[in-house]
Amino acid sequence: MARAADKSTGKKSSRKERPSSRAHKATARAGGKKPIDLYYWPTPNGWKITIMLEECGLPYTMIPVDISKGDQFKPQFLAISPNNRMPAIVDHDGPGGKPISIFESGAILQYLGRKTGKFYPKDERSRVEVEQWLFWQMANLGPKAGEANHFRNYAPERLPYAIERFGNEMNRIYGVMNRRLEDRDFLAGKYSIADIACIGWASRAERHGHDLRAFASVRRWLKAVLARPAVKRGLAVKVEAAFHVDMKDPKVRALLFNQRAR
Ligand SMILES: N[C@@H](CCC(=O)N[C@@H](CS)C(=O)NCC(=O)O)C(=O)O
Repeated sequence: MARAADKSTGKKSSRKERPSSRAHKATARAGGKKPIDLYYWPTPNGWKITIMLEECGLPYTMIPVDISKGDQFKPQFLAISPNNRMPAIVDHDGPGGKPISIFESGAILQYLGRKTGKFYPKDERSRVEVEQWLFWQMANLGPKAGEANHFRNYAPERLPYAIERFGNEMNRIYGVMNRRLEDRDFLAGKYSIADIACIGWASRAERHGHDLRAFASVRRWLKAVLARPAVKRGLAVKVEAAFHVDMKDPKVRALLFNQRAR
């Protein structure tokens, strides 16, 4: 469902189809309206939104935000996402038919869920169930996995205390998730934006060094969500430049790590 806007060349490109036909189809699917702009880099936070857009069948234009080159600090992007983080979206057909921009992946998932009526129930009890687990992901699984990954893979010196602290915290978090999934298929009962928020991180757990062997219910859940065609498509939205980022490059590290107010 995505077409990709290559900002450096201004040309449109895509993974599978010829660009022009793909762009036309995306606009046609949007009923002549402009597809949603997705500001994206292929990471667990970015995948939340490609998965949701694919699940909802919403046409979108993928605009790469090369966070290794500093695109997240460009004024045009900060106007949409003042926290200098992707993902962000612009829905040209927002409330009242006017454009709206949204940053923070949890807020984007809620917006798209409300817009489409999918994966975000309206009934208050069911909605609260979803929101608890969505916010749990936003405050626990995502940030702590990020820190665990940082100290394990990117810190300039090996800091056993930090590695152990965040390693333990990830073990605790997957334990909580496992208990929740012991007697239900998905985090809030039915498949929802709460599950969508967790997929990218959980799919990378072993690669990030977190042992899921003790968490059979998490593994069963992961197998089920990864089998969904829309999840496969969402996780497959690639940006060629991301394959060439060298996290040892001092320029990349200076941009991404130890940021201070600008
Ligand atoms: N809470 C944010 C976190 C987003 C986030 O951390 N994005 C990272 C990539 S995964 C980013 O854009 N980093 C750019 C930077 O660190 O300057 C969300 O869920 O949207």
